[in-house]
Parts: sequence; C-alpha cells; structure tokens
Amino acid sequence: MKLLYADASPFARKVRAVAYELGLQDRIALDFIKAVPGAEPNRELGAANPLRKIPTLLLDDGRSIYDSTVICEYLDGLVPEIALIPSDGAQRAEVMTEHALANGLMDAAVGLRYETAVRPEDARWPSWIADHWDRIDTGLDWFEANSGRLAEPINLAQIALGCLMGYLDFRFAEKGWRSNRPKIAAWGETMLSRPSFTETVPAG
Ligand SMILES: N[C@@H](CCC(=O)N[C@@H](CS)C(=O)NCC(=O)O)C(=O)O
Repeated sequence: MKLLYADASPFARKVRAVAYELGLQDRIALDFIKAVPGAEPNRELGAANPLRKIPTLLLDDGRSIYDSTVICEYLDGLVPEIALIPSDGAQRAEVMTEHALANGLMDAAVGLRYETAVRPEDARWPSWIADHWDRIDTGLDWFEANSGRLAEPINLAQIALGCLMGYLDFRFAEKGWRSNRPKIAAWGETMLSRPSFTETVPAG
C-alpha cells in the first residue's frame, strides 16, 4: 500500500497514527504530495482521487481509498485483534460522532490555515475566520466537559482529537488552546507522547 500524504496534514497524520496503533506502519509506503487549493492542480493526485485531497491510499491492485475516515476504517478492518472503531451499534455511533466532531474541528482549522495563509490578503473574510475559531473553541470546550469519554480504550475519535491538538500546536500555537482546558490539556500530553504521535510529528 502507498499513502499519498503530507506531514503537515492532520488528516494524513490521523491515518498514519492509526497505522502505528494497528502495527501496520511498515506495510504502508509514504509518498509526499503537495496539495494546496487554488494552486496549479496536482494531476497525479487527481488521477487517484478526483477531489485532489490527501490522504489518499493506493492499494497494491491499483484501487484508491479516500477520505481519511474511510482509510482508517479500512486499516482497522485489517487487524481483527484491535478495534479502533467499535463494531457494536450504539458504541460505534458514540465513537464515530466524537470522531466527526474532532474531524470537523480539523476541517475548520485547515480551512483557517487556507483562509489566513493561502487566500490573498485583500480577499479574506474576518467574520468567517471569527466564526470558525468560535466553532473550534466550542468543540474543544465540549471535549473538556466530556473528558471522561477520553478514559475509554484508545479509539479513532481520540486519535483524531490528538491530531487536532497537534495541528493547533503546529499552525496556531499562539492561540493557546490549553488555556482553561486543564483536563484535555493533560490528556493531550499523554496522547501526543504515544509512538503513533511522536513518529508522525509534522516537520514544519
Ligand atoms: N475530508 C478529507 C479532508 C482532507 C483534506 O482536507 N486534506 C487537505 C490537506 S490537510 C487537502 O488535501 N487539501 C487540498 C485541497 O483542498 O485542495 C479527509 O478526511 O481526508
């Protein structure tokens, strides 16, 4: 298998962290891809994924799998002894909803990066920026208020939350997401020190 990725992408990091947690990291070759909206289209990426987004996983038989959540589900299914996504209906819905929240906050954070570093300065939209920071704050507050959920055995939602924290540290350290959130700040210290995270730190 080959993963089209960039180390700065929190979605690609989620897939890589999942691979580490499942012990599959050595079965996945990495191929660095530049994917920036509004830039010259990357046709190589587009041939594998018409959305031209990373991560995209290329299987040995030539098929592609995307997006990051589908790739994680696929990898999780390769290792029956470990379940990062519970199979039971109610538990699964709970974990996947928490994952949807953490993943949606990553979407907001990546969107903020594009809006503030890629979009031409005279075309930026301050109220969109404020609204998306408010969503991130509200979402992090939800995890702080429900931090008991993070004591569960490691799952896909927790990995996505770790990737969000790592991305905020990487791109928006000045925002200080840990302020007034001592519970998830402490949890994040432990999470980000797992090998699945220390081996996938963005280079910068
Ligand atoms: N829903 C997608 C989001 C992936 C995504 O937004 N990736 C970004 C990099 S972090 C990307 O490829 N951006 C290029 C673009 O939007 O043109 C997933 O979960 O894989």
